[in-house]
Amino acid sequence: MDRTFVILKPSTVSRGLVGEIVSRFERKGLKLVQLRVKKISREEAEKLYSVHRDKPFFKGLVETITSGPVVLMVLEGREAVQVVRKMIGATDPVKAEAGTIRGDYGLDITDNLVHASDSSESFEKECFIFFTQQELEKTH
Ligand code: FUP
Repeated sequence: MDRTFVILKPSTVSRGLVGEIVSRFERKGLKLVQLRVKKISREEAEKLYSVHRDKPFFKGLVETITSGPVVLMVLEGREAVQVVRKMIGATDPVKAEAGTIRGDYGLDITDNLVHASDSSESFEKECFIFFTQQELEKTH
C-alpha cells in the first residue's frame, strides 16, 4: 500500500485545527501509520526543505516550521501521495480551491498549514528525517 508523509505546521497546532485536519484524512480512508507531536530542529527543517535552499523564501520557511510544535504523520492508502496532495490544495492558499485544506483554512503562502510529500521519492527521503525504519514497519 502507498504511503505519504505529512506535517501539520506550527500555526495549525496553535490554531487548534489538528483534529479537523486529521479527521479529513481519516474520513477519506487513509490510515495513520505514525502520528507524533514534535518541535523540529533547524537542521531537520533545512534537510526537509533542502531543494529550496537557494530560494528567497528559504529562511522564512525554516523559521515558520521551527516556530513551535508540529504534528508529523505517515498516512497509508491507495495512491496516498496524490490523494493527499489533492486534499491539501495549491501551495498558495489564495489559489487553493475551496474544499481543500489550504483553500479552507489558510491565507499565507509560507505558513500554508500543511506539508505533504509530492512524490514517493520525496516520501522516502522525508519520512526518514523524522522516523526510524522500525517505526515504519507494517503494523497491520
Ligand atoms: P508545496 O509542495 O505545495 O508545499 O510547495 P513547494 O514545495 O513549492 O514549497 C515549499 C514551501 O515553500 C511551501 F510551504 C510554501 C513555501 N513557499 C513560499 O513561502 N513562497 C513561495 O513563493 C513558494 C513556496
